[in-house]
Amino acid sequence: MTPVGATDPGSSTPTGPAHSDLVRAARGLPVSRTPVWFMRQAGRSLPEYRALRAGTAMLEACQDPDLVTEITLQPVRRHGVDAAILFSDIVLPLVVSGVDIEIKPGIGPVVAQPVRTVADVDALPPLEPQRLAFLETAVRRLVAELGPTPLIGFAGAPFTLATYLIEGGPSKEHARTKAFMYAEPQAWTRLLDRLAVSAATFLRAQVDAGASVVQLFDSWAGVLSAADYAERVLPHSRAVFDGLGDRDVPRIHFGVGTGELLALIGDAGADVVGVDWRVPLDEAARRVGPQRSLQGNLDPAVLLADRATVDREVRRVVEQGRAARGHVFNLGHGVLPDTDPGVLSHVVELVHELSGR
Ligand code: 1CP
Repeated sequence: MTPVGATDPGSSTPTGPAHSDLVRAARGLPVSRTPVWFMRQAGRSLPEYRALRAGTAMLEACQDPDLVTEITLQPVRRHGVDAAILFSDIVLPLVVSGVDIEIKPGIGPVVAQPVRTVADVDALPPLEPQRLAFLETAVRRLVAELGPTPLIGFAGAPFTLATYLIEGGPSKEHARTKAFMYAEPQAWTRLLDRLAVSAATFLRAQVDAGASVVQLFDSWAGVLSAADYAERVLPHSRAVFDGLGDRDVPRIHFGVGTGELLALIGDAGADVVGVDWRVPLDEAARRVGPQRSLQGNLDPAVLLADRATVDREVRRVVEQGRAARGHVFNLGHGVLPDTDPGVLSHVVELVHELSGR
């Protein structure tokens, strides 16, 4: 079987995922061209995804190795992106542990019994690694199919997962979460400790089965002040990365609205700091310093604009990304469902053309 990511077999350069442009950019090594992938590249923007998912609930699909494999490969085949990201969800480790969560279409994760007390925290079941056999099967198959194209494994960071558990679902202000953090500092620490252990277990399973890179999503950390983030959240995110031990995979760490937190997010243990569209990459490079690479940061809404605007913004991001130690081109957040998939393929081509040597 020819791997979907196969490159010129006559080439003398090493071609395994460990030598990919994504891994090299993440480590600040020279690349053949800027690697590009998109958060939420698998999903509702693709008709082939909608067809495969029809009739299967999101969290069921995430536990079916055949569906996970096929959905993960779809955007790699279609767009020629430089990485696959495992089709899963940040709440999956909780679901596998036995927490009653559903992903409601058009809403997101909804928790049947939100965490509101110390007793609720203590009642959370741990994640047993042996329950992740489906995940290991999917990752092994994917790695075989992908050939030289790296697979990104991921998990939700303790803070972002805590927001769903405490709020009971998606939220804008995260007021209950903050109230719990301030009012119940010991229960907060215990909750985030537990979530860190489960995120690390989830990541280790993916890396041990062959994922070449990991991304820790702390999507909602941007609602916190730098002081609260540093004191009450960062140590737990660091614990997730520490839980990877000496596994030699680059670590990407991303959140939305984290302009004021970028240096701290790097300090949590990232090789690559993900940046949303609010801070230009040259400024972000100044904030994170020369020890880390950057990922980002085209505004996903730009992809809904005319082609000239898309091209101008892609050029700007590629240009400003040159200020970073290494640059992984991505959006500032996930692909919007209305995005024309043809535009995504065009962006991949343009980034490669602009950055190729
Ligand atoms: O039925 C559907 O198609 C549901 C939509 C959907 C999809 C495709 C959800 C519900 N999750 C996913 C997959 C998913 N989730 C991936 C797939 C890999 C890829 O990127 O292609 C990833 C990486 C995630 C991670 C995830 N889930 C995050 C972090 C990334 C981010 O967007 O910030 C978060 C916050 C979630 C929670 C979640 N799951 C789904 C939704 C709609 C949400 C967000 C809800 C909210 O606004 O709080």
